[in-house]
Amino acid sequence: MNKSKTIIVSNRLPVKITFNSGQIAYQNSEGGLATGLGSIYRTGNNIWIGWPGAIIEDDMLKEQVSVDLKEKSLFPVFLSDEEINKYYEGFSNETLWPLFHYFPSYARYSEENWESYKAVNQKFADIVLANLKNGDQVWIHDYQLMLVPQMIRSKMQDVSIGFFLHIPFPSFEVFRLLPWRAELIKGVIGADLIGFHTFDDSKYFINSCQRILGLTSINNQLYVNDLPVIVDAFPISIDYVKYNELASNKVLKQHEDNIIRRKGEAKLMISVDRLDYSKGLINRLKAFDQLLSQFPKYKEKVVFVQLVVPSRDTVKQYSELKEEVDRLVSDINARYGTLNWQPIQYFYRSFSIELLSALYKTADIALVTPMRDGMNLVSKEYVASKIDKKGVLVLSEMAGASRELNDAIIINPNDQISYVNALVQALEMPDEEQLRRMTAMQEIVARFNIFHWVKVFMQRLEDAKTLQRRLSVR
Ligand code: ADQ
Repeated sequence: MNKSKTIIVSNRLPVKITFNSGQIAYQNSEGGLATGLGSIYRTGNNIWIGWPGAIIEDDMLKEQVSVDLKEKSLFPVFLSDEEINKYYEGFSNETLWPLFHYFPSYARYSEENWESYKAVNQKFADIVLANLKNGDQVWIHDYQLMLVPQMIRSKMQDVSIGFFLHIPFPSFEVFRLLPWRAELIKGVIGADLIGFHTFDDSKYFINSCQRILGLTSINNQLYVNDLPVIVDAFPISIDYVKYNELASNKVLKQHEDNIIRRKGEAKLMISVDRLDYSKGLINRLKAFDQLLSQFPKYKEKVVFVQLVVPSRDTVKQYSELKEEVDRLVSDINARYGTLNWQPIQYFYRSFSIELLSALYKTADIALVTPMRDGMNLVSKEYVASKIDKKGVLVLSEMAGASRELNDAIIINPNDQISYVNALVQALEMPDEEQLRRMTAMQEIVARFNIFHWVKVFMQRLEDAKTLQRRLSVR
C-alpha cells in the first residue's frame, strides 16, 4: 500500500530525555501543541522530526536514542553545543524573538549566528527529505525553522508544505530592520499554506512579501512563480475538555483548600508566564503597586500570586529582567505587607498541571497582560478551568487571544491608569456580569479548541495543494 504520510517538524520533539546513572528515560511532553498534534503523528506512518532537547555527542548514544524514539514515531535532529548557542539561543532567541515581539533594541545581528541558523535549517530539511515521498504533507512549526519550507520545496515539488508561526509577525517597518529579511521570507514562501495566529499578522507578512520581494497578492493569496500560496489566520487553542475536567477532579480538592486557606477572605489575583520581557511582568507589578497606593482600601483584601517559569536565564536581558522582578516584588511586599498579609506571593519555578489547575479554578482574577504575544494559552486555560463560570480575565490587547476573548477586560499594558482602573473593575465586578462574560468566553474556547485548529489547518493545506495542482496543469 502506497499511502501518503504527514511529517511534523518543530525545533523540539514532544519528549524530554534525561540521563540517570547510565539509564536513558523519556518523558512525553504534556504541552498543548504535543496534545493537539498527537492525533496526527501517532497515526499511521506519520512522524515528528525535531531536536530531542539534550546535547548528545556520543555516536552510540545517538544510535540508541534514535532507535528508542523511532518506536514513538519521533525522529531526532541532533544538535551540538555550538549549534544550540548560535542557531537557537543566538539567531532564534536573540534576533528573531525580540524583533518579532517589537523589541528591536534587544535584537542582535550576528552574521555568524545567521550562518548557523541556515546550516541547522538545512540539517532539519535534509532529515525531512530523507523521509519524504511525493504526495506527502509536511507541517513546519515556528520561527526557528523559517528557511525549511523552501529548502524542501527546491528538492521536492509534489509535496504539500504548511508553515505555522507561533509568535507574532511584525509590521514591515520593524521586519525590514533584519539584514536577512529577504532570505527569511523567501524561505517561508516555499510553503503552500502559511498560518499565523491573527489576521493582522498574516497581513503584515503579505505586506513584507510585497515590499521586499515585489510579490503580488489578491486577498489572502500570494503569487509565487504564478501559483497561489495561501496566507491566513489560524488562532491556536487548548484542549478545553482536559482543563475543564481537571478542574472538576476531586484530586485537586487538597490543593484548592490550601490556596483558599492561605488567601483567607482576600480576593485572589494570579498571573502565569515564562520569564520573558514580552510578557509584561514589570508593567503588571507597577500597576499592582499603583492599585495599592491609590486605593488603600484593597490592602489585605487582595493577594497576587505570580508564577514565573524560568526561561533563557543565561541571556543578559532575561537575567536583568529577573533581577528587576525580584526587586519590585520585594519592594512592594516590604512597603505594603503586614504581619497578616503578604501582597505578592512570587514563585520562580514550574508548577504541575494539577496545581496550575487548582490555581486557575480558585483565582478570582487572572492577569494576562503581555507587551506582545502571538496568542497566549494561559488566558484560554484560565477560562476553561472556571467550572463555576465565575472569575475575571484581564487581557492585553497585544495578545493574539484578545481577538477572540472579547469578553475579557481588555487593556493596553503601557497605559498604567487604565490598567489600574481595569484592576478595580475586576475586583468589583458583580457575579452576574462575571457569569455572562465567562460563559461567552467558554463557548469560544470550547468550540475552537486545539483539535479544531489541527483539523482546520490540515484541511486548508489539502485545499491549497489541490488548487495549485489544478492551476499548474491548465
Ligand atoms: P509561550 O510563549 O510559551 O508560547 P503561552 O502560549 O502562554 O506562551 O504558553 C505557556 C504555557 O506554559 C502554558 O500552557 C502555561 O500553562 C505553561 N506555564 C506557564 N507558566 C507555568 C508554570 N509556572 N508552571 C507550569 N506551566 C506553566 C508560544 C507563543 C504564544 C503562543 C504559543 C502557542 O509565545 O503566544 O500562544 O506559543 O502557539
